[in-house]
Amino acid sequence: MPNYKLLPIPLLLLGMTTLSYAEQVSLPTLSVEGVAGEVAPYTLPSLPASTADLGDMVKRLPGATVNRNGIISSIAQYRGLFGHRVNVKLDGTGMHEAGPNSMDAPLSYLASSRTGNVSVYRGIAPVRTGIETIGGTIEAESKRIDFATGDEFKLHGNLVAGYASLGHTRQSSFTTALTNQHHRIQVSGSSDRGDDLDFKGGTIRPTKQDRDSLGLHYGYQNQGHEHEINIEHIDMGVNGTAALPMDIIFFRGERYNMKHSDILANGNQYDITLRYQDIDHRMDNYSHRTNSNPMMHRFVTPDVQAGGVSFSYNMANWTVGFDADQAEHNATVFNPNNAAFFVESFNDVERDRYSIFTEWQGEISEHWEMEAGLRYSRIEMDAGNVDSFAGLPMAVGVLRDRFNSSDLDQEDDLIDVVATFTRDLTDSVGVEVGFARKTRAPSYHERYLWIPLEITSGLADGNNYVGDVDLDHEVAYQFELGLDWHSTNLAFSPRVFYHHINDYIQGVSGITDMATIGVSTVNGDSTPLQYSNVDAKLYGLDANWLYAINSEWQLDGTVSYVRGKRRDTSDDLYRISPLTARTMLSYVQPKWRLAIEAETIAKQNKVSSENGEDKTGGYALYHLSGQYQATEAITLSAGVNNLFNRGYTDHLGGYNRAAGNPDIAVGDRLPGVGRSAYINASINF
Ligand SMILES: [Cu+2]
Repeated sequence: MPNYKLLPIPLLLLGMTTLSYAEQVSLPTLSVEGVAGEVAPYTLPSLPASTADLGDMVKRLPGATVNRNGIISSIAQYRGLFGHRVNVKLDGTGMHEAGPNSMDAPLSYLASSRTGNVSVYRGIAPVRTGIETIGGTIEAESKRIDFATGDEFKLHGNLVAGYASLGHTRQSSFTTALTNQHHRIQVSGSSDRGDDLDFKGGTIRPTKQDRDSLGLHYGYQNQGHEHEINIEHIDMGVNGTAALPMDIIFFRGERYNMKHSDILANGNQYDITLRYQDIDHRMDNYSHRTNSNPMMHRFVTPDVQAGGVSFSYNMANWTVGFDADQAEHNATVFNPNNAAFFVESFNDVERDRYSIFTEWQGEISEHWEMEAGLRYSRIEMDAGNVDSFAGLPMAVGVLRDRFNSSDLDQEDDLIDVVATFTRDLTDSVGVEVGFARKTRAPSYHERYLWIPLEITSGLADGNNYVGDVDLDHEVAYQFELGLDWHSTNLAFSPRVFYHHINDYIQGVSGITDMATIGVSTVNGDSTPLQYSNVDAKLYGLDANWLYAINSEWQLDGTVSYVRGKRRDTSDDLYRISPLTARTMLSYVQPKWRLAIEAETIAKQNKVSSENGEDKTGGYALYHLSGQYQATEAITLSAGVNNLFNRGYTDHLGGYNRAAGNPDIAVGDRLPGVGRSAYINASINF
C-alpha cells in the first residue's frame, strides 16, 4: 500500500523545503507505516506565528476553534463543547485555572513562539487522555531539545523574534539546551508585548498584551529509564479582556512536574508523573477601562493551588493506570475605595478527582482493530463557609447564610466507556466507527456560586449566574463514523458525529427567589440565570483534506460544522461555532514557499435565546504567507492576515463590556481584528 500519510500541508511544505535540514523539522507522531487510518492524535507543527495566541493554532485543527474573551484568553471549543468540557493538556499534563472566568484558560499559558505543536484526538478521546474528556482532548507541546548522542555535551537552541503591525505586537522566545546522551539541561523563555488592536472602524480597547514565561528543564535517560523535572514560571501582566467585566492585572506563579518512565526487562513500560501548581491572579474593572462610579470599582484576587499524580502501566495490548488530582480555589471581591468591603465569592473550594482506567488495543478479527477503554472516577467537592461585608443589602446575608447551611460536601461517580473500531477497506481507504459514554461532574462555579455574579468560566454572555449545589453530572452518549482516504497525491479524512447529552449543565432563566433577584438587580442583571441540568444534543461533521496538484502547487483545507440543540426545549445551544472552512493554495520551491489562504465563515442564526445570544453574519478573510529558508539555520517568514482589511464579527468573540470606547458601544458584538502584516525570524543553532 502507498505509505502516504495525511500531512497537514504546512508540515508537508516544511518537510519539502527543509529536507536537508532535517533536524529542524519535528516529525513526532506523523509517520506510521502500514496503516490507512489517520495518526492519533492529529498533530500540527507550529507555524511561524503571526500572533502570540495559541488559540490561533488550535483553530487550524479540524473541528476545533476558540471562544475568544481577550487577547490571550482563548477557550478551546471542540465540536460545540468548550470550557471545562474539553481536556486541554500542555506538555502532557492537565492544569487548573486560577481565574473563575477562565481568563487564564490553559491555552494562555503557552506562547505561540514557544510552541512545538498542537494536536487533537479526533472524535472520541481515549480514556487514557484524562479524567473528564466529554468534549475531547486537545494537546499542545512546547519546543524541546532532545538528548544528543555520545558523552560530549552539545549546546543547541532555537531563537524566535517576530513583529506584527496590528497592535505593534512583539514576540520572542528562546529554547536552548546542553545535552549529551544521558543528560539534557534546557532553559526556555518567551516574551509577548502588544498595544490595543485595530479593526476596520476603530480600536478595540483594551486589547493590550503582556506575558512572559520561563522554563527550566532537566532530563536524564539511561537504557529505557527516563527522569524529568520541569519548572515553568508564568508572568502575565495587563492583558485586555474586553468581552469580560474585568481585565487581567496579573497571573503569576509556577507549575512543576516530575516524570519518571521505565522499560522493564519483560518489555512492559510504566510512567509516573507528579505535578503541582500555584497561581495568583488579580483582575479589576477600573484600571484599564472607563468606570466613572468609584463606588462600583472592584478588584478580585483569585488563586489556585493544585497537585496531582498519574500512573500508567503498559503490557502487550493492555494499559492500566490511575490519575488523581486535588485543587483548591479562592476568590474574594474588594472595593479599592472602601477598605471594609469584601465578598468571598469562593472560599476554600476543593475539587478532588480520583480515577482508575484500563484500555485494550488490538486486532479482534482478520480485518478489524479495536481500542476499548473503561474509566471510573470519583469527584469529591466541598466549599468553605463564605462571608461578606456587613454593610451590603440584607438579601446578600440571606443568600450567604442559606449557602453556608446547605450540604456543600458533594460526590459524583463517573463511568466512561469507549470503543473504537477501525479497518482498512482497501489499501488507501480506512474506516473508523466509535461509541462512547463520557461524563463530566459540575465545575466549582456551577455548584458553588452563591451570589449572582458574572462568574461563568468565561461564558461572557453578559448574564449573572447562580450555582446549584445539587447539580447532577453530565452524561454524553457519543457516536462517530469516519473515513480516511489516502492516495499518492490526495488525502481526505471526513468524520460525522452525534452526541446525546443528558443533564447538560447550562444557565436557565425563571428564578423566582426574591433574595437572588434583588441582589442580581443591584449587580446589574434583573434576570439572572441558574446553572441547571437540561438535555442537549450536538451533531455535525468535520474533515481535513490535502491535494497535491503537482510538485509545486498544493491545496489543503479543513471544514467544520456543528449543530447544538436543547432536547428539553426548542432552544439552540449557546456560542456554537458557525460552519467554517479553511482553504489554502501553496506554491512550493525547495527554499521558499508562498501561500494564500481563505477562511470562510458562514452566518450563525442558530443562537440561544436563553442566553440572549445575537446572530452574526458570514464573511471571508484572506491571508497571505511566505517562508524563506535563508541559510541552513535561519528561516524567515512574513505575511499579511486579513489582506483586504475586511470588517467582520467573530461569532465566538463575545460582546464589548468595556465602557469608554468611542468606537464600540457596551453590549455590541466585539468586531474582528483588522489587517496585520507580520515578519518572523527563527534561528536554529
Ligand atoms: Cu480573572
